[in-house]
Amino acid sequence: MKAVTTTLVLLVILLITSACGISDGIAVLDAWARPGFRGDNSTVYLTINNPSNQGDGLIGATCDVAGGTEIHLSKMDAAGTMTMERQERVVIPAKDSVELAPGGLHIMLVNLGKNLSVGDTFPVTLEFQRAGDITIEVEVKQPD
Ligand SMILES: [Cu+2]
Repeated sequence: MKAVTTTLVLLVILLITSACGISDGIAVLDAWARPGFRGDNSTVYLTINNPSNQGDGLIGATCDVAGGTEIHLSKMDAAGTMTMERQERVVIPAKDSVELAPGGLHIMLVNLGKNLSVGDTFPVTLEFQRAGDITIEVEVKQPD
């Protein structure tokens, strides 16, 4: 009888939490950065997963290993040259994921305050319109 009661209580808790969407948060996966020297720039790549049924937007990033942290989109211009365009907002659609990857979206670390070597890790805080601030640990890796 006790087991039945416990199961019922757990079921109710499960129903309440899933209805509130507590488990529906933004998840940031596979964050890595290119190695770089103090005074140079580096880039951070990652995947943002949005399992909720409401869209969100990435509107900024901060970290203390660089003088500036900007969201960029790499693009080929008409002359065939790669250029980077600063992004005010990256849309993260509901029930979808967005990849920041080489050749496309990335977080630019401008004017590194220290060397970033393979194996180093450092925190980056991402600012989302709905989810608020999410701080992740980024690992420095050699690109494939
Ligand atoms: Cu850039």
